[in-house]
Amino acid sequence: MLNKPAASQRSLRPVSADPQCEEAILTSLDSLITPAERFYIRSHFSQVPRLDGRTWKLTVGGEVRRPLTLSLADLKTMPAVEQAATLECAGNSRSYVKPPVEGLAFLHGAVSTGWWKGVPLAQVLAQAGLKDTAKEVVFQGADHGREEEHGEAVELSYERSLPVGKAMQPDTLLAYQMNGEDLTPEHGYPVRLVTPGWYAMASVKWLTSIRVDSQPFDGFFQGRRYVMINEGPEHRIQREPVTLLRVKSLFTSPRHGEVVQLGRFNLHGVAWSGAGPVVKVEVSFNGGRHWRQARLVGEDHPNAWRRWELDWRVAEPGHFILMVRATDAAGNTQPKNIPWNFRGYANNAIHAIAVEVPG
Ligand SMILES: Nc1nc2c(c(=O)[nH]1)N[C@H]1C(S)=C(S)[C@@H](COP(=O)(O)O)O[C@H]1N2
Ligand SMILES: [Mo]
Repeated sequence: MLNKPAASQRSLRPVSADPQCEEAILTSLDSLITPAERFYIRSHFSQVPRLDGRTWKLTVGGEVRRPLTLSLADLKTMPAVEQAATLECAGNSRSYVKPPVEGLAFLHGAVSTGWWKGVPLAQVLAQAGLKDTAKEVVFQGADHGREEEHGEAVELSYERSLPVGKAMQPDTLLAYQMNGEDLTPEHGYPVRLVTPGWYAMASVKWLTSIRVDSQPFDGFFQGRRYVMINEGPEHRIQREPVTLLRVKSLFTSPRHGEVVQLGRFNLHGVAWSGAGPVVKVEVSFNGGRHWRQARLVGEDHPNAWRRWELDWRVAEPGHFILMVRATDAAGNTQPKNIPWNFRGYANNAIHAIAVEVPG
């Protein structure tokens, strides 16, 4: 008989084989930093670029006074920053959007937190010298392939932009390490952008070029993807770019469907927001009629999720629906359902799980 690993040892759930996309199992997200083997993967094209760190070059051009070509060794001689930052895919929790939407069917596991080391992008842009005309910074990855645009196949590479203001924030990094090691090929070796506080489509992997532009950028992954296509008043379509992470929380224990014994149970999970620190996490045991405040625990890092816990005195048998919701310092809280948008982006609806307590 084949010696298959037990279900509990499998650390990622396959979502798509080609391109390679795998999501985290919620019970394995129970720490500030997510180990690489449990960190979700979202790539758009078939081939994961296999770049050689010894020959890799990053070019910086466009609206700059001194165009640059940097090697990995050049970057590593510059002053580095280390920080925890949570990445969440804009398509996370898409499977729960109603009515159903197009796109990879992620459950809740397209989110993870890394410990990133790299050079602030602002330092590199300062070295290149931004011209007064600089507005947008466009990042290109080494990966490319086909996408369908207006019904026709087009050949594209992965490109995204940031407004100069976001690009110049000191925590926007050209990262070359995750969790104390070189980036793995799947996560963008040798260098990726880490754009804290934004959905992770903005954290471009396998970076090869940075181009400063005087115009807003309108590439495929900027203008056709990662825009909220909403139905506005009087059926007018409204488009707005996906940017800041919406406030969100998840249970990491118990898992949905778990059988919990009478006695005490330590409920726990994670909560984050791109609009400010999480200030409150609450749990409901009765479908949202009453809420009990959980404790925020563990380390508090400005760009990472916060862990939370709550002791549950399990006093009676039954079938329970547990819900968790977070509130951030800007006063945002999680809705019961999000307004539908065409690709089901940014679903931060309250996480609900079913738990059985046998008699
Ligand atoms: N070059 C490149 N960068 C990319 C992508 C990609 O397909 N190609 N996917 C983006 C998306 S949509 C997400 S959610 C994150 C995923 O990062 P991870 O695979 O390290 O978790 O990378 C982003 N950066
Ligand atoms: Mo994503």
